[in-house]
Amino acid sequence: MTKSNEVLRTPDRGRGVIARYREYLPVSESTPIISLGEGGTPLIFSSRLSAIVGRGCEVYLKYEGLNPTCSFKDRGMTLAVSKAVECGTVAVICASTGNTSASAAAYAARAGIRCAVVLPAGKIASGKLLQAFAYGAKVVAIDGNFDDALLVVRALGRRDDFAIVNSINPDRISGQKTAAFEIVDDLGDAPDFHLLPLGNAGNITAYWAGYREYRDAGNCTSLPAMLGFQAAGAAPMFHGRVVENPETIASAIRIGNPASWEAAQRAVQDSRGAVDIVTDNEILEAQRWLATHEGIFVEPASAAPIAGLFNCCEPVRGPVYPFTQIREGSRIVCTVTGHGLKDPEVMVDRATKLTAVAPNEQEVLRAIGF
Ligand code: AN7
Repeated sequence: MTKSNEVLRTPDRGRGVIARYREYLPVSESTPIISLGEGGTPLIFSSRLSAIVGRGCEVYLKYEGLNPTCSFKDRGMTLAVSKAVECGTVAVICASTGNTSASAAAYAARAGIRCAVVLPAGKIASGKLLQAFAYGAKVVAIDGNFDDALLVVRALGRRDDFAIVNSINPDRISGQKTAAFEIVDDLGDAPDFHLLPLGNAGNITAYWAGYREYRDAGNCTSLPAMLGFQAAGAAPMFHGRVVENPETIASAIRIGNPASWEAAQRAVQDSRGAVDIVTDNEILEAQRWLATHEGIFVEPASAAPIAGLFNCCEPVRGPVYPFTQIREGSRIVCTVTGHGLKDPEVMVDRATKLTAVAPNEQEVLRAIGF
């Protein structure tokens, strides 16, 4: 290890992203700020991932599971709900694979407005569904997938009753770009590579916008290559065509027709990045690796960029991205987007294999088995 496992985090955690970055966001004196103290998440240096990549490269993890509802969605939701309230909206609506609905429900509760969420039946991780109920949202399950849910929500959004808070709402993208600002503020410049999961493709669009805006403002000198990772069974951008029946264990990114497809494609092209795929097995292995080697438990979708990083370093598989050509000493940031506790089902098999032993030293020592 060349460097201690440092945790970078700017001191004003808890202020919320609008208070911290308001000069870059579409707010005015008359905008009510609906915040739960989102953002300011740690950027964690991983000596082990850095060693795996080698050649003096540094790998950092942007730990977005530490936001108020435990995913990156809160950064965009604070702005989308604040602007909705400013416009006099009394109800917000979204389609979701889970995290957007949890976040919308929380911020709507905070604002004192109503929230309806439209979800693919049976496909939402239990922690996320529980959040939507806990925050008092009206939950509607549809007999269809996320893409079908978003079509319904787009139609309902044309009525006056609802403001849509999916990432087709530009305020969501604006709020989410603050993650790129934080990374630059913590590192002192932009990283060389930025890896993240790709679902509805809003986040990669937001990060790219954030990096460019920060560079234009003179806060960084370079821009990263943006690398997005889709699950092999839900990879419309990788294949260049809509996937009718997307399937993956990473339910957050089980999306066959991303709303921000074109903007994300531009981000990838303009940054000289790439879109790659990772299999469900690779995702689960990366999830387990990150929890057991770094103490960072993320949901399956969030492990996709870690799985992608492993593949990029593994010449035998022939990665889409030629990581073997990266410059020595490159800085690589992976966003891990959501907390592992949101999706306990994927861990339950191992956790329930527990059998009780007698409450004495010998028995417990034997059970530990070291
Ligand atoms: C943990 O909640 O689309 O590419 O409806 O929850 O910006 O969509 C969630 C997406 C990555 C993909 N990681 O981000 C939703 C939803 C996690 C996520 C993504 C999602 P985008």
